[in-house]
Amino acid sequence: MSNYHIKHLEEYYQVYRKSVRNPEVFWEEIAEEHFMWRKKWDKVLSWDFTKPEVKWFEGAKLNITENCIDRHLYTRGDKTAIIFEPNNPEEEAQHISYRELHEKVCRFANVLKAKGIQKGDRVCIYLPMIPELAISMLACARIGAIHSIVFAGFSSTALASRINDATCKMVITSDGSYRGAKTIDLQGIVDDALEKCECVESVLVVKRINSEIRMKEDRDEWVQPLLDNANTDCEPEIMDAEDSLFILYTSGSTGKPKGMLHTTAGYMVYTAYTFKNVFQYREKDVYWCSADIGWITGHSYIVYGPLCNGATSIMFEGVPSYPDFGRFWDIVDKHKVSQFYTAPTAIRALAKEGVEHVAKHDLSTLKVLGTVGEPINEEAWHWYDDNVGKRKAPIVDTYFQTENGGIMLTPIPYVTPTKPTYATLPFIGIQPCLMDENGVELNGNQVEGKLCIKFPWPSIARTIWGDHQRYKDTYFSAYENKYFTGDGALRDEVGYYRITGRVDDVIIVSGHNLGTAPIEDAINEHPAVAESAIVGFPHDIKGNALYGYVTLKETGESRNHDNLRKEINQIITEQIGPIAKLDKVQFTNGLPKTRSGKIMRRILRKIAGKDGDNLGDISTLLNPEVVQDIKDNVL
Ligand code: 6R9
Repeated sequence: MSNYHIKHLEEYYQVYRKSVRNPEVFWEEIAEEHFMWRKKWDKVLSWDFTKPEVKWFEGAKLNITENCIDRHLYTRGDKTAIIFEPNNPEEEAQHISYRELHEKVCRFANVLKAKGIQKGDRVCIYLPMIPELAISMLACARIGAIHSIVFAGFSSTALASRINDATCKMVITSDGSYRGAKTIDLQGIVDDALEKCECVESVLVVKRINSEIRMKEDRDEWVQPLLDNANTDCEPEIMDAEDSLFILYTSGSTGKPKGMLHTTAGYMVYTAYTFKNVFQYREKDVYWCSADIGWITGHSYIVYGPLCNGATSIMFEGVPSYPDFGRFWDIVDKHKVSQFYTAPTAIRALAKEGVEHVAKHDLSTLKVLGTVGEPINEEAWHWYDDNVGKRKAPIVDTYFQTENGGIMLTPIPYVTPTKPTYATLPFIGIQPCLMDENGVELNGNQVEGKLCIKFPWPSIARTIWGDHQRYKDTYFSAYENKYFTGDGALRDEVGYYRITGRVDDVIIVSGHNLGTAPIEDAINEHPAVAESAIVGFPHDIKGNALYGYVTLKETGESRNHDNLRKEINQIITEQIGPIAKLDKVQFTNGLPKTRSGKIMRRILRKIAGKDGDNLGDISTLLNPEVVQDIKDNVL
């Protein structure tokens, strides 16, 4: 018997040791007993971090949608797979059973095929949180097409660059989306993006807001009539374990976004196994993750992980503040949610609004609370524990990355004693380590360093789409034979991990990863701007917010700074999206640089964080004189 469901701490340690001492035996048992294979593997694992190359369950044949849907039809056909909770609480929620999901996915898969999509083709999905988002991604997986979901808050420029990078043949979008009291014209954004994308042959449009939209003949088509006429069954494409499942973009500290490529079998096994344990999911539970499917958390823990376990998973279309700040708790109450998983930024925003919004609702069904996406501060942790979980529902602070596919560090609820702000222990099979400045591994406890992973786990991304060298350079070159996360962490006296934050130029704003380089590139496109530097500074709700230092070109004429600030944020919104807007823009006479011409972001970070008296030795800078001026004018 494999240890699929861990129930107490001793068992955790015992299973953890087994998973580390003999990973192949361990994962083989899990894979064998809990999934549906068309053919078993020839080899459990082969790996080489110097190339880097990782293969799990090589030679196995399967389709992930058979695991997520078909195999439940006999035992859970009428069980709800997805509860769709619309933006507007007056609109009725939809309950989609496993049987209905099967039919919907098959119909959609047949439509994709009829439109000429084949195994290996890339399909871009740019949809709001409506059932068609989950259905179309599963439809891609059903026929072996690679989905590339782009979060529907990204701008047309950001969308276009992702479509082109993956040379997508098709885009799936909707006539628009609801976000609180607002509507957003998604199809219009796609239309603009596609002016720059020659690879796209067809666009399928889901009707959601009934807006008048322009359909481009021979390219755009309403999907519903096609679905109505499609066959309700679709044989799954039989995939190799290492065939590509999806691409998901994440920001890098430099250059364009990285298309992380995930493959089939390892991703499935790891997301399913983590889901079961991290949320202690039981058959009758209703599970809700409030992330957007456009991020890895949504891929792994709204769709693939839960469905693989035959769970009931809620998809929420709206925002936490609409129609009021009690909406999350209203949903928990209404659907009797057992596990609730959200981001620290949402907790902080709701905590600010006061407990009366929480107190109105019955939250007694909650058994497990989760957080993900950024470090959670002590205050927010306690607010969540006291007011939402009433100190009865353990909080799992789950650490992972798009690149990881599934949760890496986390308590197991009712198993691992929690500690505020700590992601606590590695999940089964994960071998973390901390490295010092000299690249030496730190042994023992009470140490702080850079977080790496020493051994492959099943759902590690296999490459960056189209750029394997960059994959190697970014993750496997800093430390020999180790995967480097880009995060700092400390290990306390009992061996618990706490993530201290990014150690590169990625800034996590409201749980979204933003690279400084693309934002600076956008700002520098403004004709008045000579150069710019972006840093993060602490923000009560967002965790970090963006602070821009901008040097203007010398023209002799005076400029209105407020207008410039607006124009700069306008460019950022167009190029990346509103999530990357700057909270503060300081105009400077110059930026501090090293003698080799590199901007010293460390100094700028300290000044923006109101720690400007603590800069250390700046005399080796190329231009130390600019620092005083920047300090004097800090916003
Ligand atoms: C899942 C997700 C990854 C980055 C990661 C880290 C930060 C995520 C965290 C956390 C502290 C946690 N992060 N979870 N930091 N505690 N529990 O968010 O993936 O969007 O790729 O972001 O998010 O800095 O490196 P992704």
